[in-house]
Amino acid sequence: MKVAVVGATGMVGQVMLKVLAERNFPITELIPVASEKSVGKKIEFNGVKYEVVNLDTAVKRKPEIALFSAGGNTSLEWAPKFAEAGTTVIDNSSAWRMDPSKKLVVPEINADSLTEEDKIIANPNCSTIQLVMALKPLHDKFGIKRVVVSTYQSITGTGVKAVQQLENEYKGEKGEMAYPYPIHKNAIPHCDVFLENDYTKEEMKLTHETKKILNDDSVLVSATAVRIPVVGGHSESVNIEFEKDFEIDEVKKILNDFPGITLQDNPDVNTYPMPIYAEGKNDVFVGRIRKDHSHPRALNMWIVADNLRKGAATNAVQIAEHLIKVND
Ligand code: 11C
Repeated sequence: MKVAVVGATGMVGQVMLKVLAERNFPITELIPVASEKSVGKKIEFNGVKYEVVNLDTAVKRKPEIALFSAGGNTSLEWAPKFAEAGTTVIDNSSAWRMDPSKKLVVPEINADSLTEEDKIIANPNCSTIQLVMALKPLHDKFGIKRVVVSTYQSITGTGVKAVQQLENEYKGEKGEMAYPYPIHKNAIPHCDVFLENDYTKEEMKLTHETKKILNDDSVLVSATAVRIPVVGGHSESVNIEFEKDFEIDEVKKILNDFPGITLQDNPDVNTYPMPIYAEGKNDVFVGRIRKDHSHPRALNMWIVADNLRKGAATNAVQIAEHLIKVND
């Protein structure tokens, strides 16, 4: 299979290449695509060196699949051109997610909805993916009425500039700022831009994307997204109110049985999910599961996942794997 990785030199693009290699994705030819300043550079993949090309060259080579992680504007302009050439695009930007004609896919939840007609497939936002992974099996069983989520997000979600900002601050050096404030020793309740309703775009992505993936507009989601000086994964404190009664043991079993979820929940021995454990892993980790003592049909939990893996690259590669499986 001929596969293009658009944004191959970026943070998510690099993890995409790593995940493709780790999972032995059946690649016969890799087409790494990046901005003009990287064109001509070589990228090594599975022991073979591939030359970085521009978007125009990549379209002409007609890859079967293109994994895009190059920002919304690039996706808006180029994904249709690839689709026209017969390529299936799996896009990690927010460009197509809420377009009603495009599917927003987390394979464990809704890959079955994909058909051959879906030439541009949207990969959800990282903080949404890890949330819906835990919500879906519980929604199916108990019916979710309302979710209140607070995120504690890794600086890698912002990109290289933020990682550089934190490193500069560790060293006490001045440099370019990715955030309006220092991130070292800080928590910034501000991910992405503020919208007219005083929520941030990241917070509203959690609301809108969750409804679309669960295919249920009745699920209410209220979010506060916070950036913290962490790499390795996003964490989320989640309160869920159900329609039906539930037992905590049943909730734990349902989550444990769901593919892609690992339960880490044993307070007796201080076992709970943390970014230092989630980093480099493809699963979503869930713990601190307990009844909400203030509400008879609500619970609290803590969800952690590597935002560059299940939150981005791994989810995109899993979609590609699904396409191969159904086209076999
Ligand atoms: C963050 N979730 O951590 C963002 C990064 O819509 O794909 C990914 C943004 C997106 O800041």
